[in-house]
Amino acid sequence: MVSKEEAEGIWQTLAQQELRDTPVDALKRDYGGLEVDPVYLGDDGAIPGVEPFTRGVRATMYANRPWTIRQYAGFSTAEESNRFYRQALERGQKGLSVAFDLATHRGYDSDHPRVVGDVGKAGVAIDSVEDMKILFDGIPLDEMSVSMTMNGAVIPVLAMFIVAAEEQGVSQDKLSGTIQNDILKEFMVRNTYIYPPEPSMRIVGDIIAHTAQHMPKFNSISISGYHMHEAGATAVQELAYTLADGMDYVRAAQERGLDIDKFAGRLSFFFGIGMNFFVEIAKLRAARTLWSRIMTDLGAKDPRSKMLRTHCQTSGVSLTEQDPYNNVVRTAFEAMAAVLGGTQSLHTNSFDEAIALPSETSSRIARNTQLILQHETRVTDVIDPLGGSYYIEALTEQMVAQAEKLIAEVETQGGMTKAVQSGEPKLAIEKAAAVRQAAIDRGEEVIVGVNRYRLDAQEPIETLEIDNAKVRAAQIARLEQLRNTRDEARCQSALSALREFAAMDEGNLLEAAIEAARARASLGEISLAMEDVFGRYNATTRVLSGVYASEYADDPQFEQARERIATFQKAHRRPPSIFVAKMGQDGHDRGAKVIATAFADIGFDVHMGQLFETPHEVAAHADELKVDAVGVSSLAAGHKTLVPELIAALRERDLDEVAVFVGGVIPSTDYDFLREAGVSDIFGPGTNVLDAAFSVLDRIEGKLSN
Ligand code: 2CP
Repeated sequence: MVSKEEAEGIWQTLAQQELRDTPVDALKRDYGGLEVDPVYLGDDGAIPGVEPFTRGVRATMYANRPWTIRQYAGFSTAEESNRFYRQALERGQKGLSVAFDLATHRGYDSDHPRVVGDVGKAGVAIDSVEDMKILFDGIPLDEMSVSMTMNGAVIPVLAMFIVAAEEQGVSQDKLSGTIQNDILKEFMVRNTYIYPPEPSMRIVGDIIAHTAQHMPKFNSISISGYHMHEAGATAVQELAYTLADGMDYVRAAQERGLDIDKFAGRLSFFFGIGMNFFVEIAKLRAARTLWSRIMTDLGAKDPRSKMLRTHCQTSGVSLTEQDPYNNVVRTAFEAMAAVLGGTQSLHTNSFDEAIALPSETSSRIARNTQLILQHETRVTDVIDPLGGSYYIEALTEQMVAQAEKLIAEVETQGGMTKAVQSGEPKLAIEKAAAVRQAAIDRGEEVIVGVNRYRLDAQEPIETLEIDNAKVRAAQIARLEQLRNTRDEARCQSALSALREFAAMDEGNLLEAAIEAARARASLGEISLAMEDVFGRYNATTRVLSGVYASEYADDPQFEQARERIATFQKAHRRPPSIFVAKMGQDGHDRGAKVIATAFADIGFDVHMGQLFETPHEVAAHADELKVDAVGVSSLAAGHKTLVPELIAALRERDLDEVAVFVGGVIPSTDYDFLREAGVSDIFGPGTNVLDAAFSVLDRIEGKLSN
């Protein structure tokens, strides 16, 4: 271990390299007579910018360059999103982060019958390179770093981005940014996969190979724990599974002959930051420490290959529908934790995200939260200010040790690709989610404004609404124009070449797709060319049992619910039954799983549908299974289109007696609309699961006694 004096010398040298012509002393601060150094070093030999990077990946960190304020956004059409991006950049945002709609994620053009409720919701609809060009109109792609959250349809989206830049006069070697391209976590929690795991891993490898060779400034992947966090993973699970995913990607790239030091410097990460302030800080420090060790073991020599550079996002599930302005405070604390943990880039959530898509006002407050942190709080002046804190260091060490153990378990299963197929990590996360939900419902974990200090009445807040039908019509018109004006023979031959690459298991799929994008093939066509060979993946849905019941042992309210079910059973010679449905391309299934698990433990006969069903398919299941109720879980704003369609489909089958419930992110201003459409009750975020169960029972009994 180096002495404190040696550490000082090493840090000075590194800091000077990063600062170039600026003297290191220029980083010193004077707070009205209080002298503040840019870094404080201890006797432990830990130096910012030096392996294993526990104290940060840069010697100078934010003292030289603050983290990137990178707000994730995308609204309905490319035109709307472009307007929003330009305004955000004028008002202090530093990098772009594109949110695509769910139809795009799942590789469907906007005119596909399965995506009627999804087009333009929860992100921008991109059908072709023409849309992509509008999205970045007036934004110089050689200067602006662009992150794109895309995993399923990653090949057409990246191809279209490259071609849009090319037609803007920017060659691919000048592009900087990040593509999420992290398919393993999709199979585990996020669910926007298209193809089965094996060809999906080939796609990841093709992108890493292409970017390593042609796009030196572009991060080929964003290995993401965020969605595990949101699905209810513990901090150690999020940390361990994310790094284990990373190991599999590195090995996949190595297996195709790539030199680790040629691509590893452009692997990046993404973590969620929740309310357990110090744990979240320690999580980022532990992640860097572990990744550096892992990469050394995998053969990396270049220190840049061993740096865990990460984006962070404040936690969506920590936001509440009740008393929503509290979310501004929550997000500010979470952002502070991300920064004290040493993130490279940050998204702060808007306070209304548990209710609706963010409005212009809430987006501004979210962005300003970061601007205030950067400009007013002085947290950027000192590098890793919590380094050396007894508590933080102890927590960091503990998390390193526990995550190492969990990673070793995954490794004994043959790595994450295999573990994902066994479904075990997913179930472990779902179990953690159910345990946490029970702790909240029982009031053991306090959520201000939800299970304590609740308001008697809440004023509605202004929310954003997307006219989904209008967006879809505009997209369809543009698609028609594309198909009528392109050179059809060139387009079809590019698609055939892509299909052949897929079938032959050789050639780079991204390179073939770039040619197809140039020839104006649509996103759906490029996806379908690969689907013709790879097939579309259908996950089997499994529901846990017993977790909720064990957390609720001896709870009087839980017992009361069980007794009511027993009485129902006596009267009807069967338990009440419910079909839990996910419709459209919305793959967020944490809420649906928690409800299914809890209701089954209470005694309901629970049937869990597959993901991505249409309203007609759900009605057919309800008919076949003869259920009393259908519970729809919706988190991606498709409820106003999909729920009325479901009720109409039930009526067509003379199933008026089936009660329909909706849960998830539903603006209160939509409650009346849904009730008028025939919905029996609506459960927003923060609903106590037992309260929901009583309401469902009341309605079912009411319907049966009519
Ligand atoms: C940074 N630089 C410095 C210093 N700090 N140079 C000198 N001194 C310093 N102190 C340099 C870096 O080396 C880099 O240059 C450049 O400045 C930019 O810094 P960076 O740290 O690389 O920041 P970045 O460009 O913002 O990149 C950050 C990440 C990247 C994390 C590496 O992958 C990223 O932006 N990820 C964002 C992912 C994202 O937005 N995801 C959205 C998720 P060089 O490049 O030349 O080295 S959406 C979530 C939703 C919920 C979803 O997924 O569903």
